[in-house]
Amino acid sequence: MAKRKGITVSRQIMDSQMLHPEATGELTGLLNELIVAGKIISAEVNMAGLADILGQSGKTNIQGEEVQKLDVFANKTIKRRMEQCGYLCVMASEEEDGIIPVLDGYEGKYTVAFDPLDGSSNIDVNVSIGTIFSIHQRISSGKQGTEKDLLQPGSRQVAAGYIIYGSSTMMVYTTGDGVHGFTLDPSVGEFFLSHPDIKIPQTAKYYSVNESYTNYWHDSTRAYIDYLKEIDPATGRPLSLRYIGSLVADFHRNLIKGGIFLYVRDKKSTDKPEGKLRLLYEAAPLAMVVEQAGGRAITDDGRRILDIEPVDLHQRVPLIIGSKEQVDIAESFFLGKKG
Ligand code: P6P
Repeated sequence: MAKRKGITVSRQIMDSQMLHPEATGELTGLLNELIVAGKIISAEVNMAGLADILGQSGKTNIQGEEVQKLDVFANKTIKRRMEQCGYLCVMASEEEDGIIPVLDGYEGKYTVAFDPLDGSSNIDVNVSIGTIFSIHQRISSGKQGTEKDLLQPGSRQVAAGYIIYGSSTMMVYTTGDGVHGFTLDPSVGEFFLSHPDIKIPQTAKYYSVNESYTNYWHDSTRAYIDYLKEIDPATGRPLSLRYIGSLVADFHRNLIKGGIFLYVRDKKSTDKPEGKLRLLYEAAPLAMVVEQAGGRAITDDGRRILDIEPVDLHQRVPLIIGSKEQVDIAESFFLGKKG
């Protein structure tokens, strides 16, 4: 079905629902609740510099990271909307230790795992940050959902996406029927279709990695990054390094322009042997988006991100994600076939 630019995201979600006669409208309702949460967070993020909402909350989260005031606000906003929407049986937040129940009597058939404000270390310096979400159908019976409902492989997600709070606020999501981008018009408070059927360029223009870890890289990582710095015969120049330290911002740029993002294991992170990024809240939802857009998402030992069976809510995973052609090349280096 042709994607008509300028339609609202709610209309687009309804159109997608029409493609599935068995749909009950609950996923539509859930996505619309997430949209409302995104609008509320966007308004707060855009005022952050003026209100007393910048800076640290004085708390640390389960990841051992300083929690920013806006993190707390975003987490609360999403939880409040989700717990009483009637579409969820359980949820999990990157900011909270355990599963989060829904209000009694408001149980539904879906789960959501979310990172309320990824990249929050960038909030105070006006760098783009984002909310990432991952939706599954429950597999447990009974009223309230369980951890088991959340520990499902990314291949079973029914929807995934992110809301990026940058020069404009955009919602990018997929329900398995391609990837669509919507831009918020704050003057009317609506998300309008601005990027229909996003496909990630097969050829990468950018590479995103934190080069400050160079001295700790395994040989395969170093060989691959050195390869990226060689002149690409096709363009007469190497790839450009773009790394802003906000996964949603780095991922979104690479999705639109073509690129590869890496956050892999190194010799230093004994406390994070699987790298820094979380499977449920970051890698799996972005992997669904990138595969639906024609890209790839794997680990540094060649596993497909969407095939990984989670064993812990806060499980970390090495991540190589982006343009298919470049992920294929990276895979050959990391699997020792090249370099
Ligand atoms: P580093 C932000 O804290 C985050 O989780 C991602 O958004 C970002 O890509 C990564 O960490 C940056 O980590 O170690 O490069 O500072």
